[in-house]
Amino acid sequence: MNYDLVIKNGTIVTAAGHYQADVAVRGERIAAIGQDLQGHRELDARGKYVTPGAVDIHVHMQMPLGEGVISADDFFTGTRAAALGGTTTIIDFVEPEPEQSMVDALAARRAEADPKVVIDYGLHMTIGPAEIAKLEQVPAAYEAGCTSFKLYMAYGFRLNDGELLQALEAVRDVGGWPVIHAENWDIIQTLIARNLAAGRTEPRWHPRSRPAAMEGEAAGRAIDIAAYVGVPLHIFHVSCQAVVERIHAAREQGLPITGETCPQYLFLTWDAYDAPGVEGALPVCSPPIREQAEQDALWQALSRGHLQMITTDHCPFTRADKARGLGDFSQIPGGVPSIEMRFPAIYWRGVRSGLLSLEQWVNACCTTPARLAGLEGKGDIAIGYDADLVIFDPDQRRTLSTETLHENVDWTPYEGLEIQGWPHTVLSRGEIIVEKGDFLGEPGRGRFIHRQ
Ligand code: DUC
Ligand code: ZN
Ligand code: ZN
Repeated sequence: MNYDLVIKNGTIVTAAGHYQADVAVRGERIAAIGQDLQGHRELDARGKYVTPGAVDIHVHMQMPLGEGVISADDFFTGTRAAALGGTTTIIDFVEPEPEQSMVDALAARRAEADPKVVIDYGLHMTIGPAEIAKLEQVPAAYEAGCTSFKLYMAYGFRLNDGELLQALEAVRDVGGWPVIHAENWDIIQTLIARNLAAGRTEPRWHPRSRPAAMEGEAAGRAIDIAAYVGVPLHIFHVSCQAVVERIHAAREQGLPITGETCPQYLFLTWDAYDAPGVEGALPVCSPPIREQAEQDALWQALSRGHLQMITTDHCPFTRADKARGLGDFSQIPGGVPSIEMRFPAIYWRGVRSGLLSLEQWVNACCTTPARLAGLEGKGDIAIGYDADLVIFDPDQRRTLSTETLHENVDWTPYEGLEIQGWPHTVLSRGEIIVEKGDFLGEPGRGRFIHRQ
């Protein structure tokens, strides 16, 4: 039988194991896995890994922050960078205006994304304080394909504990999946005010105003409220051991609590904030990047399975935007780029060092995010799954830099980092969108994933 395309002679890596086999594609799907398969087009993957396309369920493309500041990657440049790094599915966010219905806000966000995306994407629905009066709309948002709901304990979108309770109940009642930004906002505000009043305005006071212990407190409180309500909960961007411990303790009790961390917490330390001028402002993100001991603890947590996935929280701002906060660290737009380097860099630092197995790498970057977020047909290599596939060259060396990365931003926190292992070819629903590292996809070819 002739297939449309066969990837031959590679080592297939899934969350469950790795083995030598050919993968055959018919149309948009994986049609067969076996030996000596033949296709109209054949790609030789000898000496390379064949992995599922990576899945990043936490990204912020063209996210408006107010006062004309907007995250620098739009849905085209951001998804192109994702594809070049082996990521074939993302989940971004809907943030309704106070007067807007959830479904209208979803339609508006789709209108921004649909013409630009080069890979498939989903959207989380944000439940901010204005949405507490609209919780009867949660079933309609769910029906419209937004089955996960973003809750904040910080920023303007933050919910107080009573609102958190109501939001979690509404998400529970539709069988949805809540995801949360957990930090203790009152304590952060108090520490920021104290530091600024004392003339401590430099970026190094950003992490010192957002203590790890208080991220742990907020995560623990959110977990306790979710357990009381009886709903799963996913903790976004875990930066420290204090949160890992809360998640682990909950899971030991059998609670459906999960957590993710991100490259900025795995590759950087808080010394980055000591750099002079705007350089120290560039890595500002929240939660902040912390000490080496916290970074080490996160790698250990991934290795032991105490954190379930790695996402990016990709949210780049330009140097000029970051410079707005020089003189007051609390005004620096928060967010860093990582979408292109995540999958290969985790291979390099995680797998090549022996901290993670090949299976753990694929599980944390592809399979678990797809499964938990309800991305059917994504994140695994199995018959009937979408042919979202990466031919990954473990020998290819790359120096990360604004010269070699494709994110639409004039800096990277990983400038000069030399890694080994990079996607050679990337398929999205059977179409080759990256070949020998060159991007071939078209804007608008990606699809909104209507999750169920
Ligand atoms: N923190 C967030 O919570 N979201 C966007 C970027 C950031 O730093
Ligand atoms: Zn967040
Ligand atoms: Zn985020």
